Amino acid sequence: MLALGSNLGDRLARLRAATRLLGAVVVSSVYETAPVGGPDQDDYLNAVVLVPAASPRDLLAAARSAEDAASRVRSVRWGPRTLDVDVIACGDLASDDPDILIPHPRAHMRAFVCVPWLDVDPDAVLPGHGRVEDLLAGLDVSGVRRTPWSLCG
Ligand code: PH2
Ligand code: MG
Ligand code: MG
Repeated sequence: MLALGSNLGDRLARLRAATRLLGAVVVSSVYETAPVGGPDQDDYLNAVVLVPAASPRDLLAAARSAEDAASRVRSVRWGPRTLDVDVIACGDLASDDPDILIPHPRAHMRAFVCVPWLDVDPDAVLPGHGRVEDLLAGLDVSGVRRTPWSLCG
């Protein structure tokens, strides 16, 4: 599962372009979310997508090329970005390869990942942390607002 985020420029267009480029087969709703961490910055659009079965390495490569296509500049950690594509989970695989930590080490704390994840899989399980529905019960979801926009546009 891949999580998409954007808070620079035409956010929705960025997420839609990434969805096409990644060949996503299942997409969540689009959420407008208050920024978590990092410097003062604008609100994000966040969503998650499922792509056809792929290895973690293939997912990471696809994520990086989608970010590059969005002219992503890597400067400030957790700073504003045209497009962020994070590999959150890959079935029940786990990887402690520093290049590609799976599941994503902060996914269980991020309502902007867990809320859209339930859209595409109400029974989702984050390996090592349990059911996403249960994780969400302990998270503040007040900064995560569903929008009427669709990723397929
Ligand atoms: N991504 C971050 C840091 N903070 N906040 C929101 N709301 N959405 C994000 O996608 C996000 C963030 C680092 O990747
Ligand atoms: Mg991220
Ligand atoms: Mg990232």
